Amino acid sequence: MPRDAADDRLSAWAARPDWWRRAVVYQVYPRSFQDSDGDGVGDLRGVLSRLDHLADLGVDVLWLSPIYRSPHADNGYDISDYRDVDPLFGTLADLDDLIAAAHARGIRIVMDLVVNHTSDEHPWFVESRSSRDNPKRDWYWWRPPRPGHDPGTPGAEPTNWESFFSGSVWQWDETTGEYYLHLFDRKQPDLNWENPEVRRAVYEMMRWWLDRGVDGFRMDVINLISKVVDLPDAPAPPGGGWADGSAFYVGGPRLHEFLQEMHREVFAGRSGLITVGETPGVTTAEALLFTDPARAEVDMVFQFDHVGLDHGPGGKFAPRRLEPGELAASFTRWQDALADTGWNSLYLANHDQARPVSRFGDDERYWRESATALATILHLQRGTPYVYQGEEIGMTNAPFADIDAYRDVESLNHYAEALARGSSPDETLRGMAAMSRDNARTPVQWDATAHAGFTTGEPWLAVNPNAARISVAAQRGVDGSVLEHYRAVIALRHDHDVVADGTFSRLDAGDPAIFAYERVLGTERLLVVANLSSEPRDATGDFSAYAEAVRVIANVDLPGRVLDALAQPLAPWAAAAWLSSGDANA
Ligand code: TEU
Repeated sequence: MPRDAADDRLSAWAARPDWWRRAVVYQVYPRSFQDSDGDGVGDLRGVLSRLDHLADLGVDVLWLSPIYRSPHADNGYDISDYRDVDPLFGTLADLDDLIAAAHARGIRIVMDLVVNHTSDEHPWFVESRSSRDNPKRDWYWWRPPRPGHDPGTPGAEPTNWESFFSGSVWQWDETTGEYYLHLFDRKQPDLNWENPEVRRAVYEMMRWWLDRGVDGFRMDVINLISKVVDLPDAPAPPGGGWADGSAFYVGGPRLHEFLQEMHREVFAGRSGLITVGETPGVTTAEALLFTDPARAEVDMVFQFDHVGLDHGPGGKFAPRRLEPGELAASFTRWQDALADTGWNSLYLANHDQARPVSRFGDDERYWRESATALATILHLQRGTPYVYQGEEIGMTNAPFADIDAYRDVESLNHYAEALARGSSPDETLRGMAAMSRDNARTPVQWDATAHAGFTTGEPWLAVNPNAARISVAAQRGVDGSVLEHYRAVIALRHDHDVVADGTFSRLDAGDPAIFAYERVLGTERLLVVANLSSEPRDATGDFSAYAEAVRVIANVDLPGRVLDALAQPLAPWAAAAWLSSGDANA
């Protein structure tokens, strides 16, 4: 009996080293996903209890944000023991159960690798800070006070760089009379990757996790690990204050060397894995180098072009609304740049970014339409799509009323610094309401019961009151719901190789608010058209090549034939795709 063509197709994909081109990744931020023991914080057994939700959605990989031992200064991105699970989230045995249960469903597990820095409570740092001649002193970046300044006083910091989390990147340490470097919070000292002992210890830990059954890593700010070792001052900003030191630590001189060494030491000889580097500030040229399979560095990277578009001149917390077409232009730039040997991670949401339907869509007048339009144009591009927990049901930004509602260190530090600079609480809170990372960290809205079914206790961060309207339970099995649309668009990647393997070409549809592109693989052609605005818009252009194409997805009521559908103005946030295929599995 000849094997079914679909089976052959799937087994061919399973054997491919780049299987992740056909995969969809789901990110779980454990503390906000599902609580199983009533302490108000999500945990691993809670994730285990919701695996069928992920399987039903059709995702292939589960990326777990950090679950390691941590003092939680940055919600776990400050690790104090890389080889143990924090009791807040459970135990190593719980993690082993989760890995087994995920694998039983054909879902791979990716761990969050945070090795640009550790917690200041990690034994490595405790030793390093104990004395200047401790064997681990050089595992971190220590520098004496700037000459001519009293140690520990303003101006004595070794460089003028600003931290991602406000203030200086240097923390004075009285015990040994030196400063240590922390690009993020002062409780997150940067590891010194120049030291081969550090690199060896990281690679050994990574192998330990792979041997335990995990299937890869999301590598936190991995493009910051190589610094310009002289650690020079950056040009002083005209208005004074801290300077942007990123030229001396983003994409540093030995970064590719370190990544290739990591690949040799950790991944060589293993198969079926996936690696994604989080690379803030990465350029398209750099991303091409990171993701070129011939260089054996990482499979893909998270770039920050589109999630920086709305940062106003005053920075992230002074955002602006995007002009029609800006988001599509950014995506097109990256699709074109990585078209041949590169590979894109496709995302709009994660635990650091405000909710996309609120930020890039229209969560008031066109909540469902804009959430599903954004999903359509994202998932059908060339690259590996990432779904962040709650994105699949269109969770929105939260109505934070005052500073007491916030938990995120980045937001709290920003608030303190802004008020110290003379900004008003109201003005500062307005920017935070739009852009705080806490918007993405409110508990997942499973149903309309107390605390949205997330916990039987008091949630660590308030549940969005709109859980009464927006929840998994309210959308599961409901035609046209955001959840069912995500399930359908994910299935398109699995069912049609043109989505995973096809080329990408932007199409001119006249109006910049219309994002139109086509994907081509042999005889398979996919046309995607979306009105990414809250007004009706005309799509112009020659779509006759798709006259006989079959519509495979739409988020609003549209004529089935593309020429009929585009003969009339596209409704606000209307999005659809048509497939013209010579492939039997159409
Ligand atoms: O984020 C790095 C990073 O670039 C973010 O800090 C981003 O710039 C900022 O949040 C946007 O406002 C990674 C993790 O994803 C983040 O959660 C951690 O706080 C950070 O690294 C430090 O580990």
